[in-house]
Amino acid sequence: MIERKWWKEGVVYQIYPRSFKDSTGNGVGDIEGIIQKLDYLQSLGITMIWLCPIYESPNHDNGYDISDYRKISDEFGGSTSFDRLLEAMHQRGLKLIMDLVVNHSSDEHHWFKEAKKSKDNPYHDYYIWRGDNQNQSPNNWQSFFNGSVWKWNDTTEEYFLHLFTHKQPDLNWENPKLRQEVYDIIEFWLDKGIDGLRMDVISLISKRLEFSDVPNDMPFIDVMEQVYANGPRVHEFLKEMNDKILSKFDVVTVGEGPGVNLEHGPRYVSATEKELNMVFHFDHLTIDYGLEGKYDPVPMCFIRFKSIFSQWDKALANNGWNSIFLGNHDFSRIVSRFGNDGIYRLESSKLLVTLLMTLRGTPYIYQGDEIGMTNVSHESISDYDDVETQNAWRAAEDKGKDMNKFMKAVHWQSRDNARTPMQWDDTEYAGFSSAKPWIPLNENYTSINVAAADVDQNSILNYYRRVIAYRKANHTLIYGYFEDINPEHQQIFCYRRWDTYGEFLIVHNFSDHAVDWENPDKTLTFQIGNYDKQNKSKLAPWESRIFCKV
Ligand code: TEU
Repeated sequence: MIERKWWKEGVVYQIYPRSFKDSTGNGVGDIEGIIQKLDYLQSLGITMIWLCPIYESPNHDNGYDISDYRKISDEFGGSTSFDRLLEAMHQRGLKLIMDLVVNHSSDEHHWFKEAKKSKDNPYHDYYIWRGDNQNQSPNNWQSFFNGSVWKWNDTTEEYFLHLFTHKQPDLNWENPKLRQEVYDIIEFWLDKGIDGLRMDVISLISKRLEFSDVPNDMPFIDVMEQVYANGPRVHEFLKEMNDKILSKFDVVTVGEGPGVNLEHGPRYVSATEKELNMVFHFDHLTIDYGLEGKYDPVPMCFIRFKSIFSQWDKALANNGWNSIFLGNHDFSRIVSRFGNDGIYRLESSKLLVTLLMTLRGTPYIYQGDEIGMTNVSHESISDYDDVETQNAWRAAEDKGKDMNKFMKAVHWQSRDNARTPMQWDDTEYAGFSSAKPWIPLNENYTSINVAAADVDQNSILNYYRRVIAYRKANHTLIYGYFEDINPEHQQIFCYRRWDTYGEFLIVHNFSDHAVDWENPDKTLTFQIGNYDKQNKSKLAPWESRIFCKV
Protein backbone atom coordinates (compact mmCIF):
# COMPACT_ATOMS: atom_id res chain seq x y z
CA MET A 1 0.00 0.00 0.00
CA ILE A 2 1.45 3.35 -1.02
CA GLU A 3 1.47 5.97 1.72
CA ARG A 4 -0.58 9.07 0.92
CA LYS A 5 1.38 12.36 0.86
CA TRP A 6 0.48 15.90 -0.17
CA TRP A 7 3.39 16.06 -2.59
CA LYS A 8 2.21 12.94 -4.38
CA GLU A 9 -1.22 14.44 -4.94
CA GLY A 10 -0.10 17.79 -6.31
CA VAL A 11 1.12 19.12 -9.61
CA VAL A 12 4.36 21.11 -9.91
CA TYR A 13 4.92 24.10 -12.18
CA GLN A 14 8.57 24.94 -12.84
CA ILE A 15 9.55 28.58 -13.25
CA TYR A 16 12.77 29.80 -14.84
CA PRO A 17 12.59 33.25 -13.19
CA ARG A 18 14.89 35.04 -15.62
CA SER A 19 12.45 34.28 -18.45
CA PHE A 20 9.07 34.33 -16.73
CA LYS A 21 7.93 37.93 -16.19
CA ASP A 22 9.86 41.17 -15.83
CA SER A 23 8.19 43.72 -13.56
CA THR A 24 10.91 46.38 -13.61
CA GLY A 25 11.54 46.88 -17.32
CA ASN A 26 15.17 45.78 -17.40
CA GLY A 27 14.58 42.81 -19.67
CA VAL A 28 15.14 40.22 -16.93
CA GLY A 29 12.33 38.34 -15.21
CA ASP A 30 11.98 38.81 -11.45
CA ILE A 31 10.09 37.78 -8.31
CA GLU A 32 7.54 40.61 -8.49
CA GLY A 33 6.77 39.35 -11.97
CA ILE A 34 5.97 35.94 -10.53
CA ILE A 35 3.73 37.52 -7.87
CA GLN A 36 1.83 39.33 -10.64
CA LYS A 37 1.16 35.99 -12.31
CA LEU A 38 0.00 34.00 -9.29
CA ASP A 39 -3.66 34.30 -10.30
CA TYR A 40 -2.76 32.84 -13.65
CA LEU A 41 -0.78 29.99 -12.08
CA GLN A 42 -3.60 29.24 -9.71
CA SER A 43 -6.03 29.13 -12.61
CA LEU A 44 -4.00 26.27 -14.03
CA GLY A 45 -4.70 24.16 -10.97
CA ILE A 46 -1.06 23.58 -10.09
CA THR A 47 -0.29 23.18 -6.38
CA MET A 48 3.49 23.65 -6.14
CA ILE A 49 6.00 25.95 -7.79
CA TRP A 50 9.64 24.99 -8.28
CA LEU A 51 11.78 28.08 -8.73
CA CYS A 52 15.11 27.75 -10.48
CA PRO A 53 17.90 29.50 -8.51
CA ILE A 54 17.29 33.10 -7.47
CA TYR A 55 20.29 33.48 -5.17
CA GLU A 56 23.19 35.86 -5.57
CA SER A 57 25.26 34.70 -8.50
CA PRO A 58 27.63 35.97 -11.18
CA ASN A 59 25.26 34.12 -13.54
CA HIS A 60 27.85 32.37 -15.57
CA ASP A 61 25.38 29.46 -15.65
CA ASN A 62 22.26 31.53 -14.88
CA GLY A 63 22.15 31.06 -11.15
CA TYR A 64 23.55 27.53 -10.99
CA ASP A 65 26.75 29.19 -9.79
CA ILE A 66 25.85 30.58 -6.38
CA SER A 67 28.04 33.11 -4.60
CA ASP A 68 25.82 33.54 -1.53
CA TYR A 69 23.45 30.75 -0.56
CA ARG A 70 21.47 32.86 1.88
CA LYS A 71 20.95 35.93 -0.27
CA ILE A 72 18.26 36.45 -2.88
CA SER A 73 19.80 38.26 -5.81
CA ASP A 74 18.97 41.96 -6.03
CA GLU A 75 18.39 41.50 -9.73
CA PHE A 76 15.38 39.33 -8.84
CA GLY A 77 14.09 41.69 -6.17
CA GLY A 78 16.02 40.67 -3.05
CA SER A 79 14.64 39.24 0.16
CA THR A 80 11.73 41.68 0.45
CA SER A 81 10.25 40.41 -2.79
CA PHE A 82 10.99 36.85 -1.81
CA ASP A 83 9.13 37.16 1.51
CA ARG A 84 6.17 38.68 -0.31
CA LEU A 85 6.14 35.83 -2.80
CA LEU A 86 6.25 33.14 -0.14
CA GLU A 87 3.45 34.78 1.79
CA ALA A 88 1.30 35.33 -1.28
CA MET A 89 1.78 31.72 -2.32
CA HIS A 90 0.93 30.34 1.09
CA GLN A 91 -2.18 32.51 1.27
CA ARG A 92 -3.32 30.73 -1.87
CA GLY A 93 -2.34 27.29 -0.61
CA LEU A 94 0.53 27.00 -3.08
CA LYS A 95 3.78 25.32 -1.99
CA LEU A 96 7.22 26.63 -2.86
CA ILE A 97 10.13 24.40 -3.88
CA MET A 98 13.53 26.09 -4.12
CA ASP A 99 16.60 24.95 -6.00
CA LEU A 100 19.56 23.81 -3.88
CA VAL A 101 22.86 23.80 -5.80
CA VAL A 102 25.48 22.22 -3.57
CA ASN A 103 27.50 19.93 -5.77
CA HIS A 104 29.42 23.08 -6.60
CA SER A 105 29.44 26.76 -5.68
CA SER A 106 30.46 29.77 -7.71
CA ASP A 107 34.17 30.54 -7.78
CA GLU A 108 33.06 33.94 -6.50
CA HIS A 109 31.68 32.42 -3.27
CA HIS A 110 33.79 33.59 -0.33
CA TRP A 111 34.59 29.92 0.47
CA PHE A 112 36.37 29.54 -2.84
CA LYS A 113 37.98 32.98 -2.73
CA GLU A 114 39.56 31.87 0.55
CA ALA A 115 40.21 28.27 -0.48
CA LYS A 116 42.40 29.20 -3.41
CA LYS A 117 44.65 31.47 -1.33
CA SER A 118 46.70 28.75 0.33
CA LYS A 119 46.75 25.08 1.16
CA ASP A 120 46.39 25.77 4.86
CA ASN A 121 43.47 28.14 4.51
CA PRO A 122 40.51 26.82 6.57
CA TYR A 123 38.35 26.75 3.42
CA HIS A 124 40.87 24.97 1.22
CA ASP A 125 39.40 21.59 2.04
CA TYR A 126 35.91 22.75 1.03
CA TYR A 127 36.94 22.01 -2.57
CA ILE A 128 38.70 19.18 -4.40
CA TRP A 129 42.35 19.59 -5.32
CA ARG A 130 44.71 17.27 -7.19
CA GLY A 131 47.96 17.29 -9.20
CA ASP A 132 51.07 19.46 -9.03
CA ASN A 133 52.20 19.65 -12.62
CA GLN A 134 50.73 22.46 -14.66
CA ASN A 135 51.44 20.57 -17.85
CA GLN A 136 49.60 17.44 -16.87
CA SER A 137 45.95 17.32 -15.79
CA PRO A 138 45.26 14.85 -12.98
CA ASN A 139 43.12 12.76 -15.34
CA ASN A 140 41.27 12.85 -18.66
CA TRP A 141 37.77 13.61 -17.34
CA GLN A 142 35.70 15.92 -19.51
CA SER A 143 33.31 18.49 -18.08
CA PHE A 144 29.55 18.41 -18.74
CA PHE A 145 30.19 21.64 -20.59
CA ASN A 146 33.27 20.54 -22.62
CA GLY A 147 36.96 20.70 -21.82
CA SER A 148 38.88 19.27 -18.87
CA VAL A 149 37.27 19.15 -15.41
CA TRP A 150 40.55 20.44 -13.94
CA LYS A 151 41.70 24.06 -13.70
CA TRP A 152 45.10 25.15 -12.46
CA ASN A 153 45.32 27.45 -9.46
CA ASP A 154 48.59 29.41 -9.47
CA THR A 155 48.73 30.34 -5.80
CA THR A 156 48.56 26.81 -4.46
CA GLU A 157 50.08 25.17 -7.55
CA GLU A 158 47.46 22.50 -7.99
CA TYR A 159 44.26 21.86 -9.91
CA PHE A 160 40.69 22.12 -8.63
CA LEU A 161 37.85 19.96 -9.90
CA HIS A 162 34.85 21.39 -11.76
CA LEU A 163 32.40 18.97 -13.38
CA PHE A 164 30.61 21.97 -14.95
CA THR A 165 32.35 25.25 -15.92
CA HIS A 166 35.53 26.44 -14.24
CA LYS A 167 33.34 29.09 -12.60
CA GLN A 168 31.60 26.22 -10.72
CA PRO A 169 34.21 24.46 -8.54
CA ASP A 170 32.96 21.18 -7.02
CA LEU A 171 32.48 21.12 -3.27
CA ASN A 172 34.26 18.50 -1.18
CA TRP A 173 31.54 16.45 0.50
CA GLU A 174 34.21 14.28 2.14
CA ASN A 175 34.76 17.21 4.52
CA PRO A 176 32.26 17.04 7.43
CA LYS A 177 32.55 20.80 7.94
CA LEU A 178 31.37 21.43 4.40
CA ARG A 179 28.48 19.03 4.88
CA GLN A 180 27.44 20.87 8.03
CA GLU A 181 27.53 24.18 6.11
CA VAL A 182 25.13 22.67 3.59
CA TYR A 183 22.76 21.44 6.31
CA ASP A 184 22.84 24.90 7.89
CA ILE A 185 21.90 26.46 4.57
CA ILE A 186 19.02 24.02 4.21
CA GLU A 187 17.88 24.83 7.73
CA PHE A 188 17.98 28.54 6.97
CA TRP A 189 15.54 28.11 4.08
CA LEU A 190 13.30 25.57 5.75
CA ASP A 191 13.02 27.84 8.78
CA LYS A 192 11.87 30.57 6.43
CA GLY A 193 8.95 28.32 5.59
CA ILE A 194 9.66 26.99 2.12
CA ASP A 195 8.04 23.66 1.34
CA GLY A 196 10.65 21.75 -0.54
CA LEU A 197 13.96 21.50 -2.33
CA ARG A 198 15.00 20.45 -5.80
CA MET A 199 18.61 19.36 -5.41
CA ASP A 200 20.79 20.09 -8.39
CA VAL A 201 22.94 17.16 -9.65
CA ILE A 202 22.76 15.57 -6.22
CA SER A 203 23.82 12.22 -7.70
CA LEU A 204 27.31 13.69 -8.26
CA ILE A 205 28.25 14.79 -4.73
CA SER A 206 30.32 11.74 -3.80
CA LYS A 207 33.42 11.46 -5.99
CA ARG A 208 35.38 8.35 -6.88
CA LEU A 209 38.53 9.58 -5.21
CA GLU A 210 40.95 7.51 -7.26
CA PHE A 211 40.12 9.81 -10.17
CA SER A 212 41.08 7.10 -12.66
CA ASP A 213 41.07 7.93 -16.37
CA VAL A 214 37.97 6.99 -18.33
CA PRO A 215 38.37 4.98 -21.55
CA ASN A 216 38.63 7.43 -24.46
CA ASP A 217 35.77 5.90 -26.41
CA MET A 218 33.31 5.71 -23.50
CA PRO A 219 30.03 7.51 -24.38
CA PHE A 220 29.36 10.46 -22.09
CA ILE A 221 26.11 8.91 -20.82
CA ASP A 222 28.10 5.95 -19.50
CA VAL A 223 30.75 8.20 -18.00
CA MET A 224 28.00 10.07 -16.18
CA GLU A 225 26.45 6.89 -14.87
CA GLN A 226 29.54 4.89 -14.00
CA VAL A 227 32.20 7.47 -13.21
CA TYR A 228 30.63 10.77 -12.11
CA ALA A 229 27.35 9.74 -10.48
CA ASN A 230 26.37 7.32 -7.73
CA GLY A 231 29.75 7.59 -5.99
CA PRO A 232 30.64 5.38 -3.03
CA ARG A 233 29.30 7.67 -0.28
CA VAL A 234 26.32 9.34 -1.97
CA HIS A 235 23.71 7.36 -0.04
CA GLU A 236 25.55 7.85 3.23
CA PHE A 237 25.63 11.63 2.66
CA LEU A 238 21.95 11.79 1.76
CA LYS A 239 20.96 9.74 4.78
CA GLU A 240 22.97 12.05 6.98
CA MET A 241 21.29 15.10 5.40
CA ASN A 242 17.91 13.53 5.95
CA ASP A 243 18.65 12.57 9.49
CA LYS A 244 20.23 15.86 10.53
CA ILE A 245 17.82 18.23 8.89
CA LEU A 246 15.18 17.13 6.38
CA SER A 247 13.44 14.73 8.75
CA LYS A 248 12.65 17.64 11.07
CA PHE A 249 10.35 19.30 8.51
CA ASP A 250 7.36 18.24 6.43
CA VAL A 251 8.93 19.11 3.11
CA VAL A 252 9.30 17.52 -0.29
CA THR A 253 12.66 16.77 -1.88
CA VAL A 254 13.47 15.93 -5.46
CA GLY A 255 17.02 15.18 -6.46
CA GLU A 256 18.20 15.86 -9.94
CA GLY A 257 19.95 12.67 -10.94
CA PRO A 258 22.11 12.62 -14.04
CA GLY A 259 23.47 9.09 -14.23
CA VAL A 260 20.80 7.68 -11.92
CA ASN A 261 19.62 4.50 -13.55
CA LEU A 262 17.05 1.84 -12.74
CA GLU A 263 19.49 0.06 -10.50
CA HIS A 264 20.37 3.06 -8.35
CA GLY A 265 17.09 5.01 -8.60
CA PRO A 266 15.11 3.08 -5.99
CA ARG A 267 17.80 3.56 -3.35
CA TYR A 268 17.58 7.34 -3.57
CA VAL A 269 13.81 7.45 -3.11
CA SER A 270 12.81 4.38 -1.16
CA ALA A 271 10.66 5.36 1.82
CA THR A 272 12.61 3.00 4.07
CA GLU A 273 16.07 4.30 3.06
CA LYS A 274 15.09 7.84 4.10
CA GLU A 275 17.07 9.88 1.62
CA LEU A 276 14.97 11.79 -0.93
CA ASN A 277 11.31 11.70 -1.98
CA MET A 278 11.82 11.72 -5.74
CA VAL A 279 14.55 11.89 -8.35
CA PHE A 280 14.61 13.23 -11.87
CA HIS A 281 16.21 10.49 -13.93
CA PHE A 282 17.23 11.27 -17.51
CA ASP A 283 16.62 7.97 -19.27
CA HIS A 284 13.93 9.39 -21.54
CA LEU A 285 15.68 12.74 -21.98
CA THR A 286 18.92 11.26 -23.22
CA ILE A 287 17.05 8.86 -25.50
CA ASP A 288 18.17 10.73 -28.62
CA TYR A 289 21.83 11.15 -27.60
CA GLY A 290 24.25 9.58 -30.05
CA LEU A 291 27.73 8.24 -29.36
CA GLU A 292 29.12 11.75 -29.01
CA GLY A 293 26.28 12.84 -26.78
CA LYS A 294 23.63 15.46 -26.92
CA TYR A 295 24.80 17.33 -30.04
CA ASP A 296 25.10 14.11 -31.98
CA PRO A 297 21.40 13.26 -31.97
CA VAL A 298 19.93 10.01 -33.24
CA PRO A 299 16.25 9.20 -33.94
CA MET A 300 14.21 8.26 -30.88
CA CYS A 301 12.94 4.76 -30.43
CA PHE A 302 9.28 4.94 -29.40
CA ILE A 303 9.23 1.41 -27.99
CA ARG A 304 12.14 2.32 -25.76
CA PHE A 305 10.47 5.60 -24.77
CA LYS A 306 7.45 3.67 -23.51
CA SER A 307 9.51 1.00 -21.82
CA ILE A 308 11.42 3.62 -19.82
CA PHE A 309 8.15 4.75 -18.22
CA SER A 310 7.07 1.17 -17.55
CA GLN A 311 10.39 0.12 -16.12
CA TRP A 312 10.66 3.08 -13.79
CA ASP A 313 7.09 2.59 -12.64
CA LYS A 314 7.87 -1.02 -11.85
CA ALA A 315 11.14 -0.17 -10.11
CA LEU A 316 9.41 2.24 -7.72
CA ALA A 317 6.03 0.51 -7.47
CA ASN A 318 6.37 -0.82 -3.97
CA ASN A 319 8.73 1.61 -2.39
CA GLY A 320 9.44 5.13 -3.52
CA TRP A 321 7.81 7.61 -5.81
CA ASN A 322 8.39 8.84 -9.34
CA SER A 323 8.64 12.31 -10.83
CA ILE A 324 6.94 12.60 -14.19
CA PHE A 325 8.34 15.20 -16.58
CA LEU A 326 9.24 15.57 -20.23
CA GLY A 327 11.35 18.70 -20.20
CA ASN A 328 12.74 21.55 -18.14
CA HIS A 329 15.10 24.50 -18.52
CA ASP A 330 17.89 22.17 -19.74
CA PHE A 331 16.08 20.51 -22.61
CA SER A 332 14.16 21.35 -25.77
CA ARG A 333 10.51 22.24 -25.74
CA ILE A 334 8.43 19.13 -25.19
CA VAL A 335 6.14 19.67 -28.18
CA SER A 336 9.12 20.12 -30.50
CA ARG A 337 10.91 17.08 -29.11
CA PHE A 338 8.22 14.52 -28.37
CA GLY A 339 5.27 15.91 -30.33
CA ASN A 340 4.86 17.73 -33.63
CA ASP A 341 5.29 21.48 -33.34
CA GLY A 342 3.99 22.05 -36.89
CA ILE A 343 0.47 21.15 -37.97
CA TYR A 344 -0.23 19.06 -34.88
CA ARG A 345 1.13 21.48 -32.29
CA LEU A 346 -2.25 21.78 -30.62
CA GLU A 347 -3.09 18.09 -30.62
CA SER A 348 0.35 16.84 -29.64
CA SER A 349 0.76 19.41 -26.82
CA LYS A 350 -2.55 18.19 -25.44
CA LEU A 351 -1.47 14.58 -25.80
CA LEU A 352 1.72 15.22 -23.87
CA VAL A 353 -0.06 16.77 -20.91
CA THR A 354 -2.55 13.90 -20.92
CA LEU A 355 0.46 11.59 -20.62
CA LEU A 356 1.96 13.66 -17.77
CA MET A 357 -1.31 13.69 -15.83
CA THR A 358 -2.08 9.98 -16.17
CA LEU A 359 1.20 8.31 -15.23
CA ARG A 360 2.00 7.33 -11.66
CA GLY A 361 4.25 9.91 -9.97
CA THR A 362 4.19 13.64 -9.30
CA PRO A 363 3.83 15.55 -12.60
CA TYR A 364 6.03 18.54 -13.43
CA ILE A 365 5.02 21.17 -15.97
CA TYR A 366 7.64 23.54 -17.34
CA GLN A 367 6.65 27.18 -17.96
CA GLY A 368 5.30 27.84 -21.43
CA ASP A 369 4.51 24.22 -22.25
CA GLU A 370 0.92 24.96 -21.21
CA ILE A 371 0.58 27.20 -24.26
CA GLY A 372 2.58 24.93 -26.53
CA MET A 373 5.73 27.06 -26.79
CA THR A 374 8.17 25.67 -29.33
CA ASN A 375 11.90 25.49 -30.01
CA VAL A 376 13.69 28.40 -31.69
CA SER A 377 16.05 28.23 -34.66
CA HIS A 378 18.36 31.22 -34.58
CA GLU A 379 20.60 31.54 -37.61
CA SER A 380 23.60 32.79 -35.73
CA ILE A 381 25.30 31.18 -32.74
CA SER A 382 25.66 34.67 -31.28
CA ASP A 383 21.91 34.65 -30.57
CA TYR A 384 22.46 31.81 -28.13
CA ASP A 385 23.30 32.73 -24.56
CA ASP A 386 23.70 29.36 -22.82
CA VAL A 387 27.21 28.48 -21.69
CA GLU A 388 26.70 24.82 -22.54
CA THR A 389 25.61 25.63 -26.10
CA GLN A 390 28.43 28.12 -26.58
CA ASN A 391 31.09 25.73 -25.28
CA ALA A 392 29.77 22.84 -27.35
CA TRP A 393 29.89 25.07 -30.43
CA ARG A 394 33.52 26.08 -29.82
CA ALA A 395 34.54 22.48 -29.16
CA ALA A 396 32.88 21.37 -32.40
CA GLU A 397 34.70 24.12 -34.32
CA ASP A 398 38.02 23.05 -32.78
CA LYS A 399 37.37 19.50 -33.88
CA GLY A 400 36.67 20.67 -37.43
CA LYS A 401 33.05 19.48 -37.43
CA ASP A 402 30.55 20.30 -40.17
CA MET A 403 29.14 23.45 -38.56
CA ASN A 404 25.95 23.53 -40.66
CA LYS A 405 25.11 20.10 -39.35
CA PHE A 406 26.09 21.19 -35.86
CA MET A 407 23.75 24.20 -36.08
CA LYS A 408 20.90 21.79 -36.78
CA ALA A 409 21.82 19.93 -33.61
CA VAL A 410 21.82 23.23 -31.72
CA HIS A 411 18.33 23.97 -33.05
CA TRP A 412 17.22 20.57 -31.84
CA GLN A 413 19.01 20.42 -28.48
CA SER A 414 20.10 23.80 -27.17
CA ARG A 415 18.99 24.59 -23.64
CA ASP A 416 18.00 28.04 -24.86
CA ASN A 417 15.01 26.46 -26.62
CA ALA A 418 13.39 26.32 -23.21
CA ARG A 419 14.73 29.66 -22.00
CA THR A 420 13.15 32.11 -24.43
CA PRO A 421 10.87 34.55 -22.58
CA MET A 422 7.40 33.44 -21.58
CA GLN A 423 4.87 34.59 -24.19
CA TRP A 424 2.12 36.45 -22.37
CA ASP A 425 0.54 38.42 -25.22
CA ASP A 426 1.16 39.69 -28.75
CA THR A 427 2.47 43.15 -27.84
CA GLU A 428 6.09 44.15 -28.26
CA TYR A 429 8.33 41.83 -26.20
CA ALA A 430 5.42 39.45 -25.74
CA GLY A 431 4.18 41.08 -22.54
CA PHE A 432 7.27 39.64 -20.85
CA SER A 433 8.95 42.98 -20.44
CA SER A 434 8.77 46.59 -21.56
CA ALA A 435 12.41 46.40 -22.63
CA LYS A 436 14.40 44.17 -24.92
CA PRO A 437 14.63 40.79 -23.16
CA TRP A 438 17.97 39.37 -22.01
CA ILE A 439 17.56 36.55 -24.53
CA PRO A 440 15.82 36.74 -27.92
CA LEU A 441 12.11 35.98 -28.02
CA ASN A 442 10.64 33.21 -30.08
CA GLU A 443 9.08 35.10 -33.00
CA ASN A 444 5.91 33.05 -32.86
CA TYR A 445 4.75 34.95 -29.76
CA THR A 446 2.32 36.95 -31.89
CA SER A 447 0.18 33.83 -32.30
CA ILE A 448 1.30 31.60 -29.42
CA ASN A 449 0.62 33.47 -26.18
CA VAL A 450 -1.34 33.25 -22.94
CA ALA A 451 -3.79 36.06 -23.75
CA ALA A 452 -4.93 34.36 -26.95
CA ALA A 453 -5.04 30.91 -25.38
CA ASP A 454 -7.01 32.08 -22.38
CA VAL A 455 -10.04 33.15 -24.40
CA ASP A 456 -10.00 30.18 -26.79
CA GLN A 457 -12.01 27.26 -25.40
CA ASN A 458 -10.11 24.87 -27.66
CA SER A 459 -6.66 26.07 -26.61
CA ILE A 460 -3.86 23.99 -25.16
CA LEU A 461 -4.06 26.13 -22.03
CA ASN A 462 -7.71 25.39 -21.37
CA TYR A 463 -7.11 21.71 -22.02
CA TYR A 464 -4.27 21.78 -19.44
CA ARG A 465 -6.71 23.25 -16.92
CA ARG A 466 -9.23 20.48 -17.53
CA VAL A 467 -6.84 17.58 -17.46
CA ILE A 468 -4.95 18.86 -14.38
CA ALA A 469 -8.26 19.16 -12.51
CA TYR A 470 -9.24 15.68 -13.66
CA ARG A 471 -5.99 14.20 -12.43
CA LYS A 472 -6.29 15.80 -9.01
CA ALA A 473 -9.86 14.58 -8.61
CA ASN A 474 -9.08 10.94 -9.32
CA HIS A 475 -7.25 9.00 -6.67
CA THR A 476 -6.62 6.14 -9.09
CA LEU A 477 -4.73 8.36 -11.51
CA ILE A 478 -2.43 9.37 -8.68
CA TYR A 479 -1.87 6.13 -6.80
CA GLY A 480 -3.28 3.37 -9.01
CA TYR A 481 -1.21 0.59 -10.52
CA PHE A 482 0.15 1.05 -14.03
CA GLU A 483 0.43 -1.43 -16.86
CA ASP A 484 1.34 -0.84 -20.49
CA ILE A 485 -1.04 -3.12 -22.35
CA ASN A 486 0.60 -2.91 -25.75
CA PRO A 487 4.33 -2.26 -25.29
CA GLU A 488 5.29 -3.39 -28.79
CA HIS A 489 2.97 -1.06 -30.69
CA GLN A 490 4.94 1.32 -32.90
CA GLN A 491 2.57 4.32 -32.66
CA ILE A 492 0.27 3.77 -29.72
CA PHE A 493 0.94 4.08 -25.99
CA CYS A 494 -1.97 2.45 -24.18
CA TYR A 495 -2.05 1.66 -20.48
CA ARG A 496 -4.32 0.78 -17.61
CA ARG A 497 -4.39 2.43 -14.20
CA TRP A 498 -6.40 0.76 -11.47
CA ASP A 499 -6.91 0.31 -7.75
CA THR A 500 -9.81 -0.40 -5.42
CA TYR A 501 -11.36 2.99 -6.25
CA GLY A 502 -11.59 2.57 -9.98
CA GLU A 503 -10.12 1.69 -13.31
CA PHE A 504 -8.83 3.80 -16.20
CA LEU A 505 -7.61 3.14 -19.69
CA ILE A 506 -5.51 5.80 -21.40
CA VAL A 507 -4.49 5.74 -25.02
CA HIS A 508 -2.25 8.04 -27.08
CA ASN A 509 -1.43 8.00 -30.76
CA PHE A 510 2.14 9.27 -31.01
CA SER A 511 2.09 9.72 -34.78
CA ASP A 512 1.10 12.04 -37.62
CA HIS A 513 -1.26 9.39 -39.03
CA ALA A 514 -4.60 7.93 -38.06
CA VAL A 515 -4.16 4.47 -36.55
CA ASP A 516 -6.72 1.65 -36.22
CA TRP A 517 -7.72 1.22 -32.62
CA GLU A 518 -10.79 0.12 -30.71
CA ASN A 519 -11.53 0.33 -27.03
CA PRO A 520 -10.89 -3.26 -25.87
CA ASP A 521 -13.14 -2.99 -22.82
CA LYS A 522 -16.66 -1.63 -23.38
CA THR A 523 -17.26 -1.32 -19.64
CA LEU A 524 -14.89 1.65 -19.75
CA THR A 525 -16.47 4.84 -21.00
CA PHE A 526 -14.88 7.84 -22.64
CA GLN A 527 -14.10 10.78 -20.30
CA ILE A 528 -11.68 13.29 -21.80
CA GLY A 529 -9.83 13.58 -25.07
CA ASN A 530 -8.06 16.11 -27.24
CA TYR A 531 -10.42 15.84 -30.23
CA ASP A 532 -14.06 17.00 -30.35
CA LYS A 533 -15.32 13.82 -31.97
CA GLN A 534 -14.05 10.29 -31.53
CA ASN A 535 -14.00 7.67 -34.24
CA LYS A 536 -14.92 4.20 -32.87
CA SER A 537 -12.26 2.32 -34.78
CA LYS A 538 -9.47 4.85 -35.30
CA LEU A 539 -7.33 7.26 -33.40
CA ALA A 540 -6.64 10.53 -35.20
CA PRO A 541 -3.05 11.89 -35.38
CA TRP A 542 -1.77 12.67 -31.86
CA GLU A 543 -5.13 11.77 -30.36
CA SER A 544 -5.36 11.02 -26.63
CA ARG A 545 -8.32 9.56 -24.79
CA ILE A 546 -9.02 8.77 -21.17
CA PHE A 547 -11.62 6.06 -20.40
CA CYS A 548 -12.94 5.13 -17.01
CA LYS A 549 -15.21 2.59 -15.36
CA VAL A 550 -18.06 4.47 -13.70
O1 TEU B 1 21.83 20.20 -14.76
C1 TEU B 1 22.64 19.06 -14.70
C2 TEU B 1 22.73 18.35 -15.93
O2 TEU B 1 22.81 17.15 -15.93
C3 TEU B 1 22.72 19.18 -17.13
O3 TEU B 1 23.96 19.77 -17.22
C4 TEU B 1 22.44 18.41 -18.32
O4 TEU B 1 23.36 17.38 -18.52
C5 TEU B 1 22.52 19.30 -19.47
O5 TEU B 1 21.89 20.49 -19.17
C6 TEU B 1 21.85 18.67 -20.62
O6 TEU B 1 22.10 19.48 -21.68
C7 TEU B 1 21.79 21.02 -13.66
C8 TEU B 1 20.97 22.26 -13.96
O7 TEU B 1 19.66 21.89 -14.20
C9 TEU B 1 21.61 22.99 -15.09
O8 TEU B 1 20.84 24.09 -15.51
C10 TEU B 1 22.98 23.42 -14.64
O9 TEU B 1 23.66 24.02 -15.70
C11 TEU B 1 23.80 22.26 -14.12
O10 TEU B 1 23.06 21.41 -13.25
C12 TEU B 1 24.98 22.76 -13.32
O11 TEU B 1 24.53 23.27 -12.11
